[in-house]
Amino acid sequence: MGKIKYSISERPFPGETVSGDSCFVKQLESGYLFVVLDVTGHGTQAALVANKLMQVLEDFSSSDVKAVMENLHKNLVRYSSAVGSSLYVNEKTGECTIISLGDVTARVIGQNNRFLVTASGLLGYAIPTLIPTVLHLEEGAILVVHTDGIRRHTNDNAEDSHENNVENVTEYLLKKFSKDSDDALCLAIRWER
Ligand SMILES: [Mn+2]
Repeated sequence: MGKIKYSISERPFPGETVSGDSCFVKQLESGYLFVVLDVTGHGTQAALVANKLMQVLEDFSSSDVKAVMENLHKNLVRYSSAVGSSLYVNEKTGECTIISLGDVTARVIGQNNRFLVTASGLLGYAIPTLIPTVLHLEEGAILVVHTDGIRRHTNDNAEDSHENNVENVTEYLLKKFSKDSDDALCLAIRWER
């Protein structure tokens, strides 16, 4: 039986106390569902929508990330909009299924660094045919998903260092790359055999 470790670091738009960025986590039968969302705007209004979406996810959690995204879209139409990533990690095998939509970054840091595909679209407004990416989280690799409140960048030494655990990575990325002009949230996941 494998093990999943994860960490979430976040902070609101500087000067505000609530955020439109949010991360949902739920353990399902054979793994974890993670959903990172960035609701359009910031502050109280965006936070209200984000809270509602957490409830939508609570009511409909599934390892089928396509269905999860479509359900979020349906609940946002004529109400608000958001971008984000839904991913499911199988605890036994380390297989990860992920869909990212809009301005959000999903990447793997490890021996085999890579950015994952992000489709164009906006939940609640227009979404494309959603095609999940399936990858295997190799041991030691860290899957990072962050909102656009954190600058997209290439690795530096601190990230490459295998001394980094998932907690260190999210705190580090938030501190070093967050923008002064947006909410910011970072999720990191590691799978171990
Ligand atoms: Mn944002």
